Amino acid sequence: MDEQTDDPQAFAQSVARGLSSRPRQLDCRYLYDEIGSELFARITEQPEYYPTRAETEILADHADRLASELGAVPICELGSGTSEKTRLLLDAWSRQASDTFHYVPVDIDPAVLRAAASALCERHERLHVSGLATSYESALERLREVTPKLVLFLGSTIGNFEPSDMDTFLHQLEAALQPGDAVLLGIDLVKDVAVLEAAYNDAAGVTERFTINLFERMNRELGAGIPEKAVEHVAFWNERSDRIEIYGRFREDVQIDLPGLERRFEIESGEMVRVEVSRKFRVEQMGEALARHRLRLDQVLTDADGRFAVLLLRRTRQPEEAAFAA
Ligand code: AVJ
Repeated sequence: MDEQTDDPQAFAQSVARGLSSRPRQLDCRYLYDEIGSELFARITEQPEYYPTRAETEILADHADRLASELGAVPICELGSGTSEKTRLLLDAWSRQASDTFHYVPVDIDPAVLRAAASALCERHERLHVSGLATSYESALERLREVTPKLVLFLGSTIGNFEPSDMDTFLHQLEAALQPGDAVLLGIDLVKDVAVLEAAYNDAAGVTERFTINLFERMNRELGAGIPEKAVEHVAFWNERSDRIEIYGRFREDVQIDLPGLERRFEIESGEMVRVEVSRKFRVEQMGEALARHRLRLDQVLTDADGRFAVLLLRRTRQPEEAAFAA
């Protein structure tokens, strides 16, 4: 397994890199320790955070039809988390499957993975679950030979990537798929700014705690020594990049220590450290990006309010080989 997020040395190094870069930023994968995963699950229940409900509505409406069109092929899910929404698909798969069926959840948090796997096995006797606590990249590499299959990448997690990282990801996805393999890709859509900003500034303050937990995790695991209440959550829409940006803003001058690396960072009052970006998409533009990676947009499924889309993609055949070329 690589890119383990529970290795303190790797976490310290990632923090040092991020605090040294300008703008300062932290790797959003580290938001999901046990406390962070729990907080994220609570974010999805907040009234302002519509993406999870919209995507759940879409999956509920289409699960049985997808099961009959795709067959009960093995499902691999990147960033599976609690696998809550996936239950809708697995329920449909179990109605479709005549024999055993397979689910491979991939998540950065091994605790969340274990909990989800055991709940699912209890629910479905014929379901085989093999969780992978590893990076998307190595999971995709390992699943290359499994075909036919369905890869899930839900929740608009693809919106976490910078454009160049999204390209790298699509390249890895394409490489892991055989012609005919399918993907369900959940994307949150560009919409009214007030709706978007409210989703990342819920009134109950759960998203705020989610952001601040990353700095508290630095204290817990790295001994960073950031004073309590020194950081506040800031999230806003960046019009030019079509994305929500989330920062921790320092209310006072603070020293962040990384004793394991013998490093210290001086942060000034008012400085912002970016913890996450959440890009929103337009279907047509996404279709073009996918086509460059031999991923054909077969179906666009949306919720009744048109807030969110689940795209059904198929890996197209290799372009004909130049068989007669020298
Ligand atoms: C899990 C990345 C899809 O971007 O909406 C929610 C994460 N962060 N609120 C998102 C998140 C703050 C979420 N994703």
